[in-house]
Amino acid sequence: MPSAHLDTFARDALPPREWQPEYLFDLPSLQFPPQLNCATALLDDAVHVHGWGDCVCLRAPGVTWSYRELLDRADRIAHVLTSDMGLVPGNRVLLRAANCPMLVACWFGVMKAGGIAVTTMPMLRAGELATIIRISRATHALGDGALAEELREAATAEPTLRQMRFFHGGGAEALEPAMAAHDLPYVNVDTASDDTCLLGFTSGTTGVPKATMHFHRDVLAVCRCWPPHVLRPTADDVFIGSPPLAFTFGLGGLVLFPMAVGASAVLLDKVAPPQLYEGIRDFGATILFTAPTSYRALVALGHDLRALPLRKCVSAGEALPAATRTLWRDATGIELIDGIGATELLHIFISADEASARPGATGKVVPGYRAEVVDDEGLVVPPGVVGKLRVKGPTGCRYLNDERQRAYVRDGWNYTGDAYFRDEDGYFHYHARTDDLIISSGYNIAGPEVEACLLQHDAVAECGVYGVPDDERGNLVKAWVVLRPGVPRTAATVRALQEFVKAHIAPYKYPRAVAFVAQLPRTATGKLQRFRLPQCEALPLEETS
Ligand code: 3UK
Repeated sequence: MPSAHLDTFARDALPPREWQPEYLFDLPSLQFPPQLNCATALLDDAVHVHGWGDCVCLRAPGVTWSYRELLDRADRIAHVLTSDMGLVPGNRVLLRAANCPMLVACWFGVMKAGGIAVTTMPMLRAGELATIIRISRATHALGDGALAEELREAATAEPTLRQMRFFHGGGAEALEPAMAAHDLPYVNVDTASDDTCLLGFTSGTTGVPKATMHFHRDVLAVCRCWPPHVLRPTADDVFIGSPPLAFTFGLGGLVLFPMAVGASAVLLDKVAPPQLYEGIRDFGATILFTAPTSYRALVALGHDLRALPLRKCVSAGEALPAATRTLWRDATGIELIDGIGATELLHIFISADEASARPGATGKVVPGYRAEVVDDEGLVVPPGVVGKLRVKGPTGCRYLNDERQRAYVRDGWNYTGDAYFRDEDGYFHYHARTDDLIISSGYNIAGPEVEACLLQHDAVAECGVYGVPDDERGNLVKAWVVLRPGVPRTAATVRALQEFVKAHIAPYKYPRAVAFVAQLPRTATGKLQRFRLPQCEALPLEETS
């Protein structure tokens, strides 16, 4: 397949073929031609082949763009990148903004020009941006003027980044005036289907971040596996959600999947539960993508969620506790669609739709993928036995220039780092991250299982469970709990929570230590960072009168 990349950095940084996973393209919809540009399929074809030009594509407060308007902007940006900023196919373009329509236009501009998008979390600071620029050797950047300072600072440390333009106020480097100077359609670069088009940085909890490499065909492959088989959206759907577009959960749920069916997406720059609720209400959203904690928090706001046109709600990023599934169903009448995905695999590979959801289980393997639970020797374990989850499908892990490739991919399988068990009916049940297992007095205890139990108690708003070193037991199960408003922080509450756990799951799993905290440590993508729990400052117990 002739690569269109004149800058061969990405191709040269790919792991050797024998270190990559095996790819499966069994589904008829996964037969890709040798040359393929994902922007042509998702954007140009939407207007010129499917006739969706006048349909609403993207919305944000005060903004409504049709598919034609998004295409027009993306074409102009591709011209600016190529003609004004000197981009050649294969160059990496750092993108930086809160979720908004212009960020999507920039992303498609990069795809069209044959560049490689490196979308970054808006909250990253100069030091972290410099690391990303260094690893990806980003040569260009497009971003929101409001976030320009940190990027300019990072660029002084990393001179490979030569060209920057900013939208929504960019001063001397403003993007919009440059776009206004180009009004011819852009002829998309004829990329190979296996030319890299995006680098997704892992939301890694520790260590140097890893960049995962994804091809043009991967972007289309994820649109053809989980959405048509599990989500089943229609052109009338209005997608909304909290994950940043830098997180592939957000890119798929808020850009790729709506556009693959001619639907529209609402992009919000602020997505804390109150703003997310207002967005759902004001834009009449029908499909919601967010994380388990956000579903819990939305219920706690106490608004009338049943009165909304919302019809499908997707939870991913962390295990969905059964208690949260029940809370959401009771508040809305909607059964959550859980799905496990990973940056390495681009999107969701195990999931269940609202009709076949099973509380406590993530779901079944998504068509297009295969999944197994194996022991340390790589042998499949019987149903009900916890082991390591491994998957393969059309997408898979390729770390850019990183030794850790050998740990994630073994014997052609992607090992996600999760402990799971499979039941007799083929449902996969999450147990823990393999590195989050607590070994106490010789027992293997999964923090998430204890958390799921505590969350069923009325006093608990949020909680995290982790092991702390203990002379006698090796590790002690400890819970950090954010109490619901009005619940007293007393020794009696501690005892009540401990008794509750003992009464509901095997008593040896109960938290022997409990601390009350104001909030839990989370990553930029909303995941609980269990290893940071021991550093949380405990709130003092209240005196009982
Ligand atoms: C955990 C889950 C239980 C699991 C992601 C959907 O989360 C995403 O990607 P990341 O690279 O993290 C991957 C890891 O997160 N996880 C995610 N979803 C679930 N655990 N139940 C779930 N439903 O440990 C996994 O290995 O940040 C999720 C789509 C795209 C994504 N990138």
